[in-house]
Amino acid sequence: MISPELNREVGKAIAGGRPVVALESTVISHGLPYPENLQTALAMEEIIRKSGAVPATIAIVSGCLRVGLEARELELFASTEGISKLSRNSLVHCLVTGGNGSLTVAATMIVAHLSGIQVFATGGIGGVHKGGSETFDVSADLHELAKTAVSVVSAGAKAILDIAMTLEVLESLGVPVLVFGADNFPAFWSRSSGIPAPLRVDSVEDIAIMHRKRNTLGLTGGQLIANPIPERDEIKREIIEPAVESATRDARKLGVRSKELTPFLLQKVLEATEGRSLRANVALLKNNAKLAAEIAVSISQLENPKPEIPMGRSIR
Ligand code: PSU
Ligand code: MN
Repeated sequence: MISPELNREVGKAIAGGRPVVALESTVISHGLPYPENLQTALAMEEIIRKSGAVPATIAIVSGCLRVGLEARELELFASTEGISKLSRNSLVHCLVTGGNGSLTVAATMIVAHLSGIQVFATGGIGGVHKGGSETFDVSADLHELAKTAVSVVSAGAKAILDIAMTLEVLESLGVPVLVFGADNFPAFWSRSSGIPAPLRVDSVEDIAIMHRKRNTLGLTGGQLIANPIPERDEIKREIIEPAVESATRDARKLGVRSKELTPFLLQKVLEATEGRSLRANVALLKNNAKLAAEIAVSISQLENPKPEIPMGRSIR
């Protein structure tokens, strides 16, 4: 049995039933450039603490499964090239052979659940790539959402993916897709993908209640909460789409595929939008950290209701 190593702060919070939010390490090692990746990772942790929860960034450090990285470990993941990107299929290989590995959404969900963490904040989830009906490039993230009871907050899915097909697969797998406060499913850098929200929720408490109710009904799997990027930070679809199309063409020409494809497309879009997509990416990650912390706080309040003070008696 592989047991995760929880840092002191995370271990104490979980033991005390206090809210914890899991954070992904692949977004640090593969999703954003240095030093913005480190600054954003630290900023997300800060936001989660300010909102009353404890952050836990999850990764494999020298063959150990670590829940709650220290600042110098975040620095290592942010500044080192060539860290392996691990999903459900490759997690255990890295634990056995050693070395450092960053965890995708799927792998982070597995370890969060194993550690007793119910809420996870990320940027964008993996999905069905364009042409996925032929290449079968469907992220393991979607299947994990169907299996593992963690509520995942994302800004939807990137326009580098086939968003309509991604939503079809999530529906087939029985994953609730809850769009927070909007009528359309968000497309990461843009507030709307143009596709209607499968389900809409307007309150944090409702998300927390739904999370718990699914567990009590014995429904396996988690929920995907799609949180649109704040208006002031969004990049309109008309601007992003040409960049995505050109990145997709480049990937086909160069034969980039499999797990290299997502990081490749992200980097190309970043170059094409001259850093604007980076600013948007950072903003939505912080926005998701805040919502995830609020959900975690709400779940923990439902689990540990404040004892009612009996009427007519004073407490000393
Ligand atoms: N989407 C992003 N940024 C990311 C990723 C996805 O906008 O960094 C990362 C996440 O770790 C996600 C993974 O879980 O890529 C999906 O990769 P794949 O498509 O190979 O499953
Ligand atoms: Mn893939």
